[in-house]
Amino acid sequence: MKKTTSKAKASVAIAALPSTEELKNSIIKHLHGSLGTDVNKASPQAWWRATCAAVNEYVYDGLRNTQRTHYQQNTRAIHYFSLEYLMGRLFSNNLHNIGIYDAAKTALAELGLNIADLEDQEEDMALGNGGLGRLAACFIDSMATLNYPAIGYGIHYEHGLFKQDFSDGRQIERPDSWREYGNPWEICRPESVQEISVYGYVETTYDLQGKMKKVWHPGRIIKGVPWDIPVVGYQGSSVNVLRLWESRASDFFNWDVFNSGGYIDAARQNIEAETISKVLYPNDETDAGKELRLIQQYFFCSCSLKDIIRRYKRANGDDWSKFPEQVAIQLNDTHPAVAIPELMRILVDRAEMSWDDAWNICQHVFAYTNHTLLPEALEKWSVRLFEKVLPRHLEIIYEINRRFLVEQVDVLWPGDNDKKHKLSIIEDGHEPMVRMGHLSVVGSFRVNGVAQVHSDLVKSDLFPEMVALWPDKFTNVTNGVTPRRWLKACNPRLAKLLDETIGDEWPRDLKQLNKFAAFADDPAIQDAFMAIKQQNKADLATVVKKLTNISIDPHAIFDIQIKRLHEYKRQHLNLLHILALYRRILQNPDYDMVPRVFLFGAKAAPGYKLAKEIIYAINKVAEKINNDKRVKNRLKVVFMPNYRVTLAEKMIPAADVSEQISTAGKEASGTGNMKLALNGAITVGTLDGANIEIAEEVGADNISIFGLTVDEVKALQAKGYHSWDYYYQDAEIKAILDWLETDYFTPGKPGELSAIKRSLLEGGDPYLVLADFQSYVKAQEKVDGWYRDQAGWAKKAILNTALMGKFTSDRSIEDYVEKVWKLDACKISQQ
Ligand code: GPQ
Repeated sequence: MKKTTSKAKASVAIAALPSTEELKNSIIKHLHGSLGTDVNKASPQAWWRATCAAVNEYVYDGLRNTQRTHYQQNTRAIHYFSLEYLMGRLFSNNLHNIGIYDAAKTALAELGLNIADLEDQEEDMALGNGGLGRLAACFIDSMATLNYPAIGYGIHYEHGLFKQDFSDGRQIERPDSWREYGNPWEICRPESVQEISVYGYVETTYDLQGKMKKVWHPGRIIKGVPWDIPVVGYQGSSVNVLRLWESRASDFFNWDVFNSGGYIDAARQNIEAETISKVLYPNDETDAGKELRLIQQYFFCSCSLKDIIRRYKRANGDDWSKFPEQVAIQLNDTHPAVAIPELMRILVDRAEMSWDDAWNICQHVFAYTNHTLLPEALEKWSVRLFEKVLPRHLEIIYEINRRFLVEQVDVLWPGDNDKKHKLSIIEDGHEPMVRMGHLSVVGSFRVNGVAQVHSDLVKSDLFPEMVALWPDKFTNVTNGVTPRRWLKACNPRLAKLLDETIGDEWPRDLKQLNKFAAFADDPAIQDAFMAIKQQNKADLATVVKKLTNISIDPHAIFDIQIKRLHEYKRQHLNLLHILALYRRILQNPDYDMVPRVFLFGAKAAPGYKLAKEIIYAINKVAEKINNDKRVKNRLKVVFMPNYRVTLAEKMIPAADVSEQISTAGKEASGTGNMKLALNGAITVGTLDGANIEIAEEVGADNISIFGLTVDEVKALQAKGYHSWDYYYQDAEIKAILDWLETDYFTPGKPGELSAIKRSLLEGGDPYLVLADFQSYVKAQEKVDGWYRDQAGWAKKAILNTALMGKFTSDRSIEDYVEKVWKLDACKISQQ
């Protein structure tokens, strides 16, 4: 299929944009007509809702035009399957993308309202854990912006990621109820409800010709209710949909139980059905192995496939031959991999297609993105659990596996049982397991990693034999972020400076930022850039004061590490460096360093003990340092509570230094690294994930790289890594680790912070924190030196912004289109 580029002339789905006056009238109209309240008594909530309703008039206009055009043109579409979408707030994003932010701001001001106060009325839509979920959100923004017919499918969780509080420095989790009072951006679509089955047993029957047929008698039927969230492309190009499924008890099933007198039973089953979409699993990169999680995965995949097939049949009838031409499904990690056997079941059992024809369709429909190499995150389900929940699917997986081993593995490696063991979708052992990664590779026509180094490792370390079987199946698509949210909307001052210097095309063509590099030595632009950073830092200081009551000096270096808490991301390496600085200051009262504020934002999975200990340790160390007069404000440490998209939008524009310090080979890509560099922060980072590509783009002078490389990590581990050696041979490391064991940071309670030391010594330091420590300290000293030359720093920061054009999610999507989806952009016509 031919690829058309949508860059030249944007199509516009939204016919006419309102003037300020029209917006004002519309807001009042909705305040009266939709909210039933009045200007003189409306709460900020009511004003916000009325404004959303006014905005939705334009959103829905674009939505109708987009859907009609796609229908009329019977376009091929990409269906993005993801268990997570970390959307954040939609208010200012929608206003920006429609192109009416300024008009709305003025309209609201004329009504006596501050747009920022209204923005604060919205709860974050936190239906994701971290990078994987936020990537999905950036991708649907880009697909709409680039006019690709696309739909995101996922789960309408009642409770998103937990809210984080600290109690005496320890993380407390509280439920997130983002739509307790309804959400103005979503539309319920009862006309598109689906029913899905789970549990039960499989009966083998034979028809009159003696042909075997498998019949699944489900144990339970569950209803999936779709909620649509319109996704507005930049400048209203297309308005696509994010369709999220909410689980309910099936009416049919309830009625049955009710008639047999089981009223209470019916109520109980209702609750069980509703449990499926009740809550997002808060584990990032770990496999919980829980029954409910498998049901969540199946629930949304089955609902989504049925939805896709309904739409396909409406256009193409019962002729399945065009299905792979019309439908591409991208699996966001293995979480939706059960869609593969589900489509097989629908085709073989329901549509009565031959296995070969059905498999041929599957292998032309699915593509799989791998997001991690961490063994604990590679999903496996016990065969026992699979059999209980999805008995027919287990049979289908066995058959997929049997044919794969016979027709592929045994052909390339005849009689090689080791290869069969390694490649089997079913892992042998005491408790046999279904390997979802293997299933995804076997069932997909393309497999990609999310940064070049990661894609290389997927091939060399994770699936080398699969590469031997299908060399062309594997590819790379480096991640990206949407510059609309992560620069234009979150950093309006810098956006304005860019508009004034290089024009306003950059939000849809980020390579335009290159032109900004020509200003890197221009003193006036340097001053303007640094003044903006200063204002952003002052704004953040106000937020910090409000949230933590800690005062920070906007003239210090703002050094920021924001991401999920995980040992491989090494927040504790950052902590050890802070302790080293603190110790140097105590030992030498005149220790010369540029004042620095270390800011953290991170949630730990509720069951991840060491991650929670690291949060506690950072908070305790912060308390001590922030109140120690001897420090003379050279050091401040702040752990921001409840880190989320909305807080990221405030922290990223204010960052001077971006901490990207994972053990090489562990961070598949990272996307926070891109957001921070795009906003002019200088990266202190390892050669891991997309850091490598960022370094290539911004140049060695504008990034502070340290630590072992992927190859060096492998070599060290092969040789045998002994963290104790670093402890005994490096006096600074020894002093810091010993310090953590005293009661210095936890008066009267020695040993409270010793978990970190234990994991680094007795625990063997699995992420090589001590091995990278001194190199990290030097990288930080380099940054300190750079900052002393303000013009030099301004130049580096400007070049970071200017040279980050590659990392727009628009480029990622164009890469997917070219390498995987083979999709045409669709110009939306208005009516
Ligand atoms: N990632 Cl497998 C997650 O956020 N959650 C997960 O469960 C898995 C991966 C991240 C990964 O750690 C980052 O390096 C990537 O940048 C991100 O996915 C998006 O690809």
